[in-house]
Amino acid sequence: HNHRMEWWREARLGLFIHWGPYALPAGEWKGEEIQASYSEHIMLRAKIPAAEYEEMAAGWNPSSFDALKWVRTAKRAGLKYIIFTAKHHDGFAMYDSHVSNYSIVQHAAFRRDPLRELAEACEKEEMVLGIYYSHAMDWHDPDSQGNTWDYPGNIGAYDDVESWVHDPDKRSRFERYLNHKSIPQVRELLTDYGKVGLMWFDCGGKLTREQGEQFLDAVYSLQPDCLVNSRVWKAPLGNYSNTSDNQLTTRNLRQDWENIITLNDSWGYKKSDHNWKSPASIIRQMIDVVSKNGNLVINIGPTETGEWDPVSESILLEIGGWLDTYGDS
Ligand code: JFZ
Repeated sequence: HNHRMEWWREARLGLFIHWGPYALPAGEWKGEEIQASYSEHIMLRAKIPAAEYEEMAAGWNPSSFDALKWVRTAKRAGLKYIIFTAKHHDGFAMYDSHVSNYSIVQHAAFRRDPLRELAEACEKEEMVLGIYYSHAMDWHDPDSQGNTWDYPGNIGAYDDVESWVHDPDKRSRFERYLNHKSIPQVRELLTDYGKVGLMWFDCGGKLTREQGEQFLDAVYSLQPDCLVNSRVWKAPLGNYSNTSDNQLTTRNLRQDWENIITLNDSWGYKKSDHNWKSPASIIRQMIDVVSKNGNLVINIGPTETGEWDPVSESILLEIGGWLDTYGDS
């Protein structure tokens, strides 16, 4: 099945987009800066009750969102595939889900489907579309893993497989979430949005191997050429593995692997985080990764209005300028 890796090996560079209702608080809750680097984890870190998070999301209307502009900017930055957060750990669908109405189309003021608009823009611009889906964790679903304050008896965000797999109640509830929300949403993502190049799963270490395999089956049965990262469970499942930052030299150069990096210290947009990496340091990391047979995926966290903040955009475009001069395509 190796032909399916061809576009990915050729691509070398991708863009991660972390965008969801967490862009509204952008790292601050009730006037307080939340002490956690990842702004997309604010629901967990600030222990925001599901009802309050819902209320916040309901008013969201990012009317400046422009999918074509996003995709064209990604191209100017020299990036060849996009990975968009269709549902992060907060459980909120950034697309028109028919499995759950907790989505940007049904639940928020916006009413538009950003994933559909992005899929259309990618098709038009010949950009490969990848989809991030938090399959193991869902802080909004009482049967899933994560939010333990609204749902006593739930499985904690930091718990591993051993903490729930032998507990019949937790096990059956988690399976209900997998079978009634998570897998059906993955199926609709691979049915309703045209060709998907890559499904990017996260925190698969919370699943049993059999559960990880159910997600692989769901993907491959609908789109046999779609790639899956190893966080669907853990290696050797999936088509390639991910490293955390700075894990470059431990890789076997004959393997397919991907390094993902943030521009500051958060994936989601965070107002107070100005700890930007320099374009030069990102270019050095890119050279390091690519010379070791890896792909580099660079993240952007768009703001609540749907725009890219100017600093992030200029870093990306500076990288694109370097690639225009020294890159091979
Ligand atoms: C996860 C998410 O929790 C996070 O919000 C973001 O989406 C990121 C891309 O993925 O965070 C992780 C998970 C695993 C590692 C690093 C960040 N890791 O294995 O190094």
